[in-house]
Amino acid sequence: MLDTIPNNVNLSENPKLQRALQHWLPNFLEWWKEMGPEGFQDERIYLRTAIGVGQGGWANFDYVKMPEYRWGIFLANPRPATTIGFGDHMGEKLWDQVPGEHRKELRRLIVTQGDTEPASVEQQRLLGHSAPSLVDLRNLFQVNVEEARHLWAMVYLLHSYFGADGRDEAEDMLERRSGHADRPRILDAFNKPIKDWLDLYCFTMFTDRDGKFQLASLAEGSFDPLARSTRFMLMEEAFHLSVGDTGIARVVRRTAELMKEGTEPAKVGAIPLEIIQKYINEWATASYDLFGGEDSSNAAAYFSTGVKGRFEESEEGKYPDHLALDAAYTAPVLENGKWSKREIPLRRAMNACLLDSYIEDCSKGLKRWNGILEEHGIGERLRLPSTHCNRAVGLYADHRFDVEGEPLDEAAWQRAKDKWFPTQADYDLVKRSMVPVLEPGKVANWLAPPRGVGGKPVDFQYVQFH
Ligand code: BYC
Ligand code: FE
Ligand code: FE
Repeated sequence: MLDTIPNNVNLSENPKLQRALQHWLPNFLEWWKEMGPEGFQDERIYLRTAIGVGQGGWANFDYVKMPEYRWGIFLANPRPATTIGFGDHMGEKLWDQVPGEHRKELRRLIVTQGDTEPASVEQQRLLGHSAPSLVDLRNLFQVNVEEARHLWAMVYLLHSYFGADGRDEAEDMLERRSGHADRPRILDAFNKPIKDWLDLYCFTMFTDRDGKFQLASLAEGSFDPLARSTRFMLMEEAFHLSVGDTGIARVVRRTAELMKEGTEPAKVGAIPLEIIQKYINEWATASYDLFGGEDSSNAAAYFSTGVKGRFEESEEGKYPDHLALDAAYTAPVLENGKWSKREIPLRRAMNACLLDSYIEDCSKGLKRWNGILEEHGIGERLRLPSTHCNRAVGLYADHRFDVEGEPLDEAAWQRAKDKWFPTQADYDLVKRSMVPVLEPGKVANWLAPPRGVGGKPVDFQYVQFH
């Protein structure tokens, strides 16, 4: 089984890694069968498989049954720089082994990263039954197999660089379960249910986008095998983000079309703009928490050590100062009911810096969706909720804020929150739209058609049912 694993890490000449994988692989496959997409394990899906790191030729499209997917292990090509680009070890050679004194931090980062990947597969496992088109069904499975490959990428690192504890951590990744009362996934957003396809589009837009920024910050780091693994993962991540971004755009387009012709979207099984906004609020704010606290000693330690940089830290001219020792980050904080400014030493504010980069990226999506509303002559606009609102982590977690970021008391929040966040009635309404449409070229009534993928037309038979 091991000799069919696509890789560029010399697996065939690495008996230690082979032994570790020989043990882990059957457990992984068990997990996939139990927790992977329900009901579609025997179908042949037109999927992309990563096969190398070459420019333009890194992936291959073909029909494959998901349990037979060839999950691979890849490191992106070496970076131009051979030295660490920021923090206390700036200018020293990149690490190709784990220094003993940084082992704990690195292990924790890799485990946290790895844990999110199978978690997302678990969260999405029932969605195949209500796919709005065959392209969407195929895209869901593409995302699922690639998230599973991202788990492989982290397990490879644990097996290769962390000895016995690494092997234990790799097993634990298959033991935790999204939303489980006793052994949940590590980060909160990965324990939330993804109940319907609007959830999925919001998740891939906002939560996968946290993935993009976390992976990109690790891709700047001093531990070269981790940096090169995450760099390769980012190539797959781009597709996941496009599923979310274009998915929401399609929902907005359909809703806008109906509004333009004077039809109430809910009357014909489509989704009112207010509900789209509520879903955006829900998943955006849950994803803000994934950045951790704005003022974080962990973040400072990661930056000092050189394991996690800022977004595009190595981009020429983007950050004049890679030491971040004397600078500060100013954050507004609410103290005794009044706004004041807190100066956070920059290294401690790296989570806030990364969140800022993320917000900038999300805003581009909002702009595109609002362009669709404008195109249809609709006056309403979709908005990104404030980073203060609905937080469970960080500087704003102890107080209530509205979606614009203004403080309000508990009673006012309780009165207003159903205006901003989905209610059971909203979920029920969306659920009524979730009828499967599996005929090639057809699409459900609540969103605009998708585009073809993998060089195939939109009415291609992306899934062959047995
Ligand atoms: N939920 O110092 P703080 C992806 C804990 S997504 C629960 O403020 P730190 C994907 C924290 O552990 C990308 N607990 O934060 C997307 C700490 O605990 P201790 C995933 C949380 O540590 C879609 C305490 O609170 N990758 O790939 O600087 C589909 C104080 O934390 C949360 C990564 O996240 C939370 N949200 O930052 C598939 C990269 N936030 O020390 C895949 C690796 C914080 O008090 N992880 N806590 O026991 C990291 O870089 C950091 O761990 C975090 C947190 C950014 C997550
Ligand atoms: Fe991933
Ligand atoms: Fe992803």
